[in-house]
Amino acid sequence: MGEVKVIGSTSSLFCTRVEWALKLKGVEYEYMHEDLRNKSPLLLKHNPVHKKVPVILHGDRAVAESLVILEYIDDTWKQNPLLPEDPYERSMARFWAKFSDEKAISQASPAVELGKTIMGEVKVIGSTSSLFCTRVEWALKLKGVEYEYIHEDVRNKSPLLLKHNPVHKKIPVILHRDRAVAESLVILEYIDDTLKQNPLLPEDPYERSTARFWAKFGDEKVRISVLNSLPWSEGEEKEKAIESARESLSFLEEQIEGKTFFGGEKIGFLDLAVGWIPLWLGIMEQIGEMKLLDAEKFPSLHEWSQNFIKIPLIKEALPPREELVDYFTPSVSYMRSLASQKQ
Ligand SMILES: N[C@@H](CCC(=O)N[C@@H](CS)C(=O)NCC(=O)O)C(=O)O
Repeated sequence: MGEVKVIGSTSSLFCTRVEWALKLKGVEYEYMHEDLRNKSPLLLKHNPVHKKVPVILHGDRAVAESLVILEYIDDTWKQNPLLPEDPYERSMARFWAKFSDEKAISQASPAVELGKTIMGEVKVIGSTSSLFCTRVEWALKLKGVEYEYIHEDVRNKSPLLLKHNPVHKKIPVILHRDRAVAESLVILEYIDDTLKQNPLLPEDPYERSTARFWAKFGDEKVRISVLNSLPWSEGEEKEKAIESARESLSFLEEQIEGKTFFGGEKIGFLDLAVGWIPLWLGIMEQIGEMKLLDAEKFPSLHEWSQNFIKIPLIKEALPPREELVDYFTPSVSYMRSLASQKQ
């Protein structure tokens, strides 16, 4: 009957249940990632009524509404039945599935409500070129939270930023229910505590502390050691800085060895914290004329880096490479001119 395509978003629980059904039936499908902030003509064409994901395309037909899709899948592929045979039991399964969507989800905790917030309830004060802001966007997307982005020019800070982050005067800041939270790693934890679905931190206290430890290490050691190698174009200072950056990367290599993500099978807190490596580190390598994340020296970190950046939800929040090059180039030239004056 033709191939199966799923128009969906990995952060949507409604899409995930469709994926589960297809996998249980052993049906292969192509996943077409939808950016819900900027809906595609394909989605609007195939679900003009609700304009929502998931939609499955089977041959030349489209089916929308996840529970309807599950029944379609069950009717079409008979192996591993999802609904029982007995009509009463079938009706009970349908009754409770509907109940769970209409009552349990929508009337659940404020945490779930956060995931469904309309634009405007969660605001991010940020700048697309900031790696600290991007990690916050990733966390919100993973949780399925819609948010309004308030672009900040850090070279000319707004009264809004200064009001909500008077201590550091830095981005990102998130505004949620008239309250402000600053410092990106603190924001990730706030998001994780507020919205329980798709947890970022593991449950186990020791594993949580380990993720926090390495996230802090990533910001304070890895990132700083990379920045320290930028002011020098060559010479002993540069060699020393590169060596120190490689040493800190080797700790991360040990953390990712044998795993798909730092969080295990799923993206977790530490993946978001060091998620700047695939793009930002590459740009610093380019502008700084150096190679740090060598595939031979750091095979696991290198592989993670390549895979992480290809995940649609991660990719869609990344700034264009050129924007970052333009942003960092003048700062590096400036650092270099200061360093050469000192020499
Ligand atoms: N530790 C902070 C660092 C944030 C940060 O450095 N933000 C930069 C943008 S990438 C900023 O706001 N810079 C403005 C400034 O330093 O005045 C966090 O994790 O949020």
